[in-house]
Amino acid sequence: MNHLKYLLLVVVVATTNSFAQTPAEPAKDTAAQREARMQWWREAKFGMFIHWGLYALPAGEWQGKYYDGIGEWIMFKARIPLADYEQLARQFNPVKFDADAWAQLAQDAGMKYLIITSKHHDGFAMFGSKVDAFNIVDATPFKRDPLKELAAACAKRGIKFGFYYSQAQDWSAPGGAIWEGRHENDPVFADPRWDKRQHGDFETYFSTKALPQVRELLSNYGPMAVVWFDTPLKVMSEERAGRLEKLVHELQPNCLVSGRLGGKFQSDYASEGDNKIPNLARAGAWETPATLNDTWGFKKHDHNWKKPDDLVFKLVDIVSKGGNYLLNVGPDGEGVIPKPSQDMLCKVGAWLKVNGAAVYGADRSPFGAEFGAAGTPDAKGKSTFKPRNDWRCTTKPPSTGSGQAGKLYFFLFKWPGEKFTVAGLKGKAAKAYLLADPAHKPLALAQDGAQLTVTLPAAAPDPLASVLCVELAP
Ligand code: H79
Repeated sequence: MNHLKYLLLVVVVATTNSFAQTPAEPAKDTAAQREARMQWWREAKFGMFIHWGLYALPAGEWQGKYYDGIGEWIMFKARIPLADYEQLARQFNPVKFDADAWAQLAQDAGMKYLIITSKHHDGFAMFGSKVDAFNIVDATPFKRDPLKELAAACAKRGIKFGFYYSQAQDWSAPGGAIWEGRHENDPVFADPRWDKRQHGDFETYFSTKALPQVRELLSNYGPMAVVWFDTPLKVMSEERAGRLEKLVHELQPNCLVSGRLGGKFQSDYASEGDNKIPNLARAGAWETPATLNDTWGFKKHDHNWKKPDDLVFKLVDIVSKGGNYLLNVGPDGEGVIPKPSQDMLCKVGAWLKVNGAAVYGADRSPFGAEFGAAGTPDAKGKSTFKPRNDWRCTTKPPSTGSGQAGKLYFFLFKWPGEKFTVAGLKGKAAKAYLLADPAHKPLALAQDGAQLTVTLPAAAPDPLASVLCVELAP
């Protein structure tokens, strides 16, 4: 039966893709294998994203002009010729780079995995690559391989390590894809290229640069936890996505593939849009990649930092909806993670030290009304959503065999005064306490059917968010 299914898929791929060379076969791993390799990820909830590349040098500014928006796109936005962009490599010497300091920051922030750009759309490899000389070891005075150093620093701390790889776009390899605009009236649509050296054939780029570099990354850096692909433009056909996914899992069966591969290969988990958080809880494994300010790659003029209370809210909001939060830092051209980023992440980490039991390994909310409700349609008649941000909830199942019942964790962002009331409770509340109270002193409870009221102290014990744990009777 299974063979038949594979056969059918191969036939479909072969007939719909005229340029198919070797028909893509679906990964042969079973649902149980997939679930097993996902386990650490489901518990981790919070990861560090790092966008670091040559774009950290111009830091948003090119030839006296400051470019709005995301800084790692500066080569595209300023239409920088390859020869000029290559000059940046000659200047790239981030002597303050300290892999241990970065990994330690991730740990202090309570982040369980770390994913760094190995090659962004600009095509520059931040690792030593034999495949293409436009890389940090061969083309810069720095000559070190930061991915090697980071892999070791993460391994030392038990932080899972993975890399971002832009598989379709490459603005410096002949034939690499380039963003073509959102619609046909977009000026870049007709010809997105700005340098003769970008002309070429995508299949050649894909098979002589993208695939071999991904092979290098999965062969030379120890166990990889995740490969994070991005911007699957039209050229990332199902057939090509299949070749990439197959390569990853052949080399490292336990490595996760994130959701932006291309075609139908959503693989191990889904990726939300950049900085997008769904309105309601969602089943299945998904992740929101997000920024601390308004850029991924370092920009010297972007000081629009989120506040620690907002970060804690977003982390909890995402986890209570069933997702993971992949939060970005953009180190500068010297190799330093901006001080405001460091400070904010440490505050989130301090909060997690007290309240992490309600986050790591917790499941999404069994309620739902706390997320908000449909608002009035906007001027164009499009439906809207009016969020509510008073509280969120996560759950932990009963720990089997211990006789202990499951737990509900209520994150109180707006202190409700002396009573917290929740409707729709399934089960019987046995005990309630605040995680901020090391003694876990029981709070008074009153339950009337599905409605529970807990008596709280007059003031919130934690200014960021106080967590109320309600243990259910077995
Ligand atoms: O790596 C980060 C981004 O660079 C990448 N995804 C995250 C994780 C990303 N690639 N593409 N996009 C995000 C969306 C593209 C937005 C665009 Fe534009 C709008 C491209 C062209 C118009 C913004 C404005 C970038 C250039 C101009």
